[in-house]
Amino acid sequence: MNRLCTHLLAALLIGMPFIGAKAQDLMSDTWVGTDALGRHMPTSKEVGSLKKDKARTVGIFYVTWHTQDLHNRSGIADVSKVLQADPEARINGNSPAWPGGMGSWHWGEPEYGYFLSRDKYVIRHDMSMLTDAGVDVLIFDVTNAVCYYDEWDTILETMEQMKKEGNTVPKICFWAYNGPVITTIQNVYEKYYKKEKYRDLWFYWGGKPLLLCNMRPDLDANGGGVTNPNPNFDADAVTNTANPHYGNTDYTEKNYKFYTREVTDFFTMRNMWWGYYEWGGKRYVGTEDNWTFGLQMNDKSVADLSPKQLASTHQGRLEECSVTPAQHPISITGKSWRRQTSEPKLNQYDEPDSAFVPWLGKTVKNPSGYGIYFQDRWDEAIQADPDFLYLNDWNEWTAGKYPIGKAPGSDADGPQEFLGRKNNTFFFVDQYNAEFNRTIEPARGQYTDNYYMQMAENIRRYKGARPIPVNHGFTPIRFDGNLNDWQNVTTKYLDTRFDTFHRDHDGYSGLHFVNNSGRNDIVESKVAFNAANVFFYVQTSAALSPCTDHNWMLLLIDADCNSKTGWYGYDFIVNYNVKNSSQTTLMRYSAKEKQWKAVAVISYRMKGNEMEIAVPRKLLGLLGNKATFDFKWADNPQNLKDPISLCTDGDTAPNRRFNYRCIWTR
Ligand SMILES: [Ca+2]
Ligand SMILES: [Ca+2]
Ligand SMILES: [Ca+2]
Repeated sequence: MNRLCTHLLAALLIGMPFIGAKAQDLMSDTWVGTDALGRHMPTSKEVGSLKKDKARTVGIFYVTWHTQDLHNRSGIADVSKVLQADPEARINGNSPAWPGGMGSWHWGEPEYGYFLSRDKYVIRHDMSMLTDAGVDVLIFDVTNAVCYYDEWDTILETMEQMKKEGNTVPKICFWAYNGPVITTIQNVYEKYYKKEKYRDLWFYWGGKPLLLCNMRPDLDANGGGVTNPNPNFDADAVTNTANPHYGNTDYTEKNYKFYTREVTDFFTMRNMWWGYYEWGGKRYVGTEDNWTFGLQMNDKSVADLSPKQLASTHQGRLEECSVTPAQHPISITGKSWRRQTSEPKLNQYDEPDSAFVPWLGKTVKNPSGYGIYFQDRWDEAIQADPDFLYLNDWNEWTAGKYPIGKAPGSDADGPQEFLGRKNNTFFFVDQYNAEFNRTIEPARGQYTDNYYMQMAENIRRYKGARPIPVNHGFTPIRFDGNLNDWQNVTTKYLDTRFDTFHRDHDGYSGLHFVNNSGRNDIVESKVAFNAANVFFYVQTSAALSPCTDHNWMLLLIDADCNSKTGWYGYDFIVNYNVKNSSQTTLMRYSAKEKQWKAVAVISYRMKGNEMEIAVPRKLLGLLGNKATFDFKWADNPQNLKDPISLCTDGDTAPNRRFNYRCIWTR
């Protein structure tokens, strides 16, 4: 059944937190932030400085199977919506609440909506989110021998374009496993690597591009035994001594027995499969060169292993661990599962009503968003501290619904029950609902970006972080509209370039997504102090739009670095009420009245693609010889409903819920 457990993993440039010679380093490991559950991004003070004793690499499984043809499918197939409409549908696969029969289903709705893989808006946001979080490499899925060349080309071209624009993007590699894996890999090798296509995006491991594959190609999740036709077979090379390929098995075998010599010479190869205690009759998890994309923790033999014993080794060195938000519905191991308590009792929506959250130290209702299983795996993986952490997955979202009793897509015997129920008429293998899925990419509604933020927080614990830059002294800023004096301020707070890209692309089932909210592309900010004022500087990639525009160039300030005071932490806002071309309003959030209240009219100057604002220090409560506060810029959010409003429209600097932290000493 694990035919469907298809996953690709990618790894990143060894030891290089930032890649590409011209790509700018946003210093996102110095950004601060608080997620919806109140968890803070740990800074270098808490996790230590960037660890330099060895390279630490994070890869994530990046699915590309949301293909363009899915636009033509009828009806949205979303399990969470089905179960909300009719809880009885969790048992009866023929309930009218299921708009289709079997086939592929979303477990829930993505923040982007039901997107397709070639949507460049989605690709760009994915790449900047993953880079911000510290992910180094994407692993593209070829585990079922399906090559998504159209999707890969769009994604890889978009990544190259982002690099040209000065952005950092992850690297990529491929993971093949089931079916004719030797032929599949040969095809991918010849299409991309042999032609040196997208070469600057290849992920290297051990000095060569990394390839994740099946090192026992005669055995796969379907039992194996498939033939691997050789696309380069040359009958003449078998007998003709004058043939340049005479005697070369890369050409003389009609069907491959193993990977070709050019493939084995070209790549660093690692076996990659689910972390079973045994696979194919041999010990698997925690053994030499056998990487995992998740762990079979509900198997006591696996659960009894120590964190280090769960890591695969290479020449005896701890090389790889996998970290996932959950396992599978078929193993009843969801997001709230723990070794000590296993899966909590499920309610009529097949979600736990409550569970104890160790990192919070209390029991909560609707625990699926709290990352219980995820944090346990993170803690163990960080304790093992391997060279490579593999996350599964970013954006799988969909999984097959199958009739009970049959193996997926075949007449072979399959599971007789689902989630412990013998009367279920169907089952899901990989993803099912909010509790049973492994998606890290933000969801719409549900638990939004909890898993993204938890990933970013834990990558920092794994890698360490650079110290937050410090500003020193008074800076003679002449507030005269000539912005040249800002060149003397060297501490820069940077944002992704051209993340104002507009969306215009088909989605699943007849949907079409348009988002033209990208307007002013914020690229750089600075802060300066004198005795009376804090000066803010901001630069955009093109001339600023008129100050009369909706939600124009908002400056949000968390003056006490406390996410519990103000509007989601922000105590002040500037530009929410712009007076004219040189005067704007400083407003303070009134928790009592739940609205922004004017504090003072203050001055700003703009010229071309630059702007400066002077805010009296005493109004912010930032007098004295040192000050620390958090801030961010946001242009054209549709509304200020919640922090997700800062993630889905316009541009924010820094991205999403992150803030810059300004530290200043006299
Ligand atoms: Ca930007
Ligand atoms: Ca605050
Ligand atoms: Ca941005």
